[in-house]
This record gives sequence, structure tokens and C-alpha cells, in this order.
Amino acid sequence: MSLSEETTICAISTPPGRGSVGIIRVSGPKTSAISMKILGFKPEIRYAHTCQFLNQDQSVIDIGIAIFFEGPNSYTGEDTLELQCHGSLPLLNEILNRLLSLGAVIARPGEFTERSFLNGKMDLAQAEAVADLIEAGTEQQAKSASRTLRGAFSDRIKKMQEQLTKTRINVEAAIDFSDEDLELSSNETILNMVTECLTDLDTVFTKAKQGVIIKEGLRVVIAGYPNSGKSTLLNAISGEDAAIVTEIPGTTRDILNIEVSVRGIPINITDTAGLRETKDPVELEGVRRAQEAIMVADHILFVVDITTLNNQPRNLRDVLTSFSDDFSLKLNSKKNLTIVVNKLDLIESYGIFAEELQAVDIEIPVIGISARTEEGLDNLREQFLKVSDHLHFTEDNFSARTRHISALEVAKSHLKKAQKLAEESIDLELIAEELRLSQLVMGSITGELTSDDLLGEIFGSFCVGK
Ligand SMILES: Nc1nc2c(ncn2[C@@H]2O[C@H](COP(=O)(O)OP(=O)(O)OP(=O)(O)O)[C@@H](O)[C@H]2O)c(=O)[nH]1
Ligand SMILES: [Mg+2]
Repeated sequence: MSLSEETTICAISTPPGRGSVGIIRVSGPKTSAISMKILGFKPEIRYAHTCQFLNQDQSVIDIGIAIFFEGPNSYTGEDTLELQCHGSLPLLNEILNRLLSLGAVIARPGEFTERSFLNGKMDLAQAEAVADLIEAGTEQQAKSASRTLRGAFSDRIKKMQEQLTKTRINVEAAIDFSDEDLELSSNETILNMVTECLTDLDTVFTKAKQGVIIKEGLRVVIAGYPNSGKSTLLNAISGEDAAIVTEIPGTTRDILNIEVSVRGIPINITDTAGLRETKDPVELEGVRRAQEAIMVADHILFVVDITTLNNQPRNLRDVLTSFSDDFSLKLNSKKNLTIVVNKLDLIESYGIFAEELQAVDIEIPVIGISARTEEGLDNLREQFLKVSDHLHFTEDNFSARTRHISALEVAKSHLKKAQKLAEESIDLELIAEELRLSQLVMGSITGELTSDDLLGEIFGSFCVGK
């Protein structure tokens, strides 16, 4: 792929403000000519020249270091000049103006990296990792972005692509030569190959999901019926008086997000409107938004008011099971769920009851708390860690974005269809088509087939000079 524009771009690459060194980068076809003018000589390739940076009248703007990288052996793949000068903003601006007068234009945000991608120096997942690395706020985020930048994620995608290609070749051959007397892959072989692809994809999916959690935090949504104490719980966990709490059911309508950190793991907690049938249009919208948040959550805290349980004639296990079944049914989803039984301060034998709750023999974890007195909150924090641990954080994490997860989900759905078709020995052509679609969407992760709109969105979120 070649660049559509033949412009030469320049930008200050160091952050704004004062610093001992400020770096300006130039990239594009005019770089060599511009270098001659601003330095007054032809720089050697990849040699750190200590030299003067000259204005048009040959007056000295600054003395610094100039390094010329000849394309394709540069960050962008084009001829590139890096000027390291003193980190004074007026001085950097003066150099920038000089470069503009020599025919360079100011780079758009992320344009250096975009050119690097377009010139095949890195793929799209790696380019995104550049932005993630720059923005990393924690060591874990920086480490995983760095691994993606070095190709850890892309390599996994490429491997899956190869495996898919092999499978497709087998299927296509079975289609094309089915009339001839050749030894072709049996349906069973094809089924095994597809299943193997799916297993691989599951592993990568889990890892990518961890990557997103490291970057964006574990998305925990507090849901439940009105007045169960959801907003009180959000305030208690976050230590902020963020959500409005009243004794009137239906208080919360908007979605409220707060990020907390539990032993270094970022957790994004969302308070939602209580789920109930209502005719009030505002509350109805609140319930719709709550359901939307639940759909994209990594984990749900389903808050139940103990006093509503006490009114139930059935035993605890049955009540909780019916609550969670009802909840899952309503949402048409079997999401990761923890039942949080709240307001335990309102009953007499709190401690005994909390233990009784934890021992309830249902598949879903149950934790008893009082959001008001904050009793039991530590157990809840432990639960967050367990949920995160379930996602197996390891040293070889790589960073990933929600965009990648969506692509992997679509790829997986096509592979599942292919697997089902192979199981039923249905039309090989349909299998081939599902495999092709799966491979296509996987290619969007590394940018083999990406729309200009998406590229604009990705690189537009970069800072200028990168
Ligand atoms: N005693 C006691 N009261 C609580 C506890 N948690 C919440 N409450 C009370 O229950 C009422 C409802 O609390 P909220 O936090 O507003 O409940 P909610 O689930 O957010 O309600 P909606 O937003 O209406 O769905 C308020 O009067 C709270 O003070 C608790 O642990 N113990
Ligand atoms: Mg509320």
C-alpha cells in the first residue's frame, strides 16, 4: 500500500511545556532537501550530528542533535529527520515555522504512526498499541501494550489465520475434486480442524479480554429491583457520595460510572435504575439503559433486599434460585452473576445469616452485606478479585481493545456455524463460506481489510507528533 498524499509532515513529538530536550520530527519525500536547508549540510544516515539549526537568513535558531533516517528504515518507512533541541516552546515553534517555510506541513494526530501502518512497518493492532502505550496509566497497562506493540497479539492472530487457511484449503479441495478419485479430507478431518481453530480462538479471546480489562477495567454493573440499595452500594464501594439515595423506589434513572482500584486491578462500577415494569417514560428509559449496561458487563452484582426475602415463605435456596432465574430470563442472558443480599443490618442475627447465605448451595455466589454499615464489603472486593482471577492474569498478557473483542466474537460465531455444519455433514460450500467470513473479520484486527473511516477514528485519537 502506498501513501495517497506525498506530503512531508512535521510536528513537535515531545509533550508541551518546558523540558531539557524537545524533539521535532519530519517525515516524507522532502525530508532530505529540508535537512540540507535547516542544517546547512547533507546529514549522514543514522548518525547523530551535533550541529546548528539554521533560519532562512542563516542565523542560528539552536544547537542540538540531528539524526537522518533513510526510508524504508525509519519509523514511518519514509525519509525522516529527528531534531533534538532545547525544550523551550518558543524555540521549538521557531524551528517548526522554519520547517513549514521549507515546504513541510503540520502532521495530523497519529499521522507518523498511520504512515508507518500504511507503509507496512507495523499492523493495525500494533499501531493501536502505540497509542495505548503512550496513554498507559499503570505498569501493567504499559507492559501489555508494549507486548502488543512487539507483535504478541498480531502473531496469535496470524497463527489463527494460517490455521484457518489450512482448513479452508482442505474444504475447498474436497469441494473441487469431490468427483475425482483422490484422497480427500473426510468430514471428520474437517470437523477436527474447525474445532481446533475454535479452541485456538477461545484461548486468544480470553487473553484479549484480559487485555481489555487491563486497559479499561473490569466492567461491573450493579443491578436489581428498585430500593434494594444499589446506589448505596456504589457509594460505599467508591467511598464517594456519588449517587442519589432515597427511600423512594425508582430514584436512579441515569447510568453512573465510577472507577475504583482493588489491589491494582481497575474496576469500573456502574449503578443502574432498578428493574421493574413502569409507565413513567423517564424511568422506562432508565430501565432500558440499565439493561444495555448489563449486556456489556463483565460481571453483574444482583442486589437483593433481605427484607424482601424474609417475606418469602420458601427456603433461601429456592428464593435465590428463582430470583436469579427470573433475572437471567428477563435479560435473556446467562451472565456472570453474584447475588448480593443487602441490608443485613436490619436483621438480628447478622453474622449467622451471612454465613448461612454463603453456604447456600446454588451455582451462583451469594454474598451478604450491609451497604449502610459497610459490613461484608471486603468479601465483595474479594469477589472482584476472584472474578478477575478467573480471567487468568498472566505475565504474557497483551493489550487489546473492545474493537478486537467484537471482531473475535464475530469470527467465533462464524466458526461455530462452520463447526455445526461440519457436525451435520451439511454442504461443504456453506462451511467454506463461514470459514472465509471468519478469516475476513479476523483480518480487520490487524488491518488487512479496514475502512478509511475506521482508520480515521483510530489514528485521530492519537496525540500529534506520534
Ligand atoms: N438499613 C439499610 N438501609 C439501606 C441499606 N442500603 C440501602 N438502604 C436504604 O434503602 C433505600 C434505597 O436505597 P438506594 O441505594 O437508593 O436503593 P437503589 O437500589 O439504588 O434504589 P433505586 O435507585 O430506586 O432503584 C434508602 O433509604 C437507603 O438508605 C442497608 O444496607 N441497610
Ligand atoms: Mg439507585
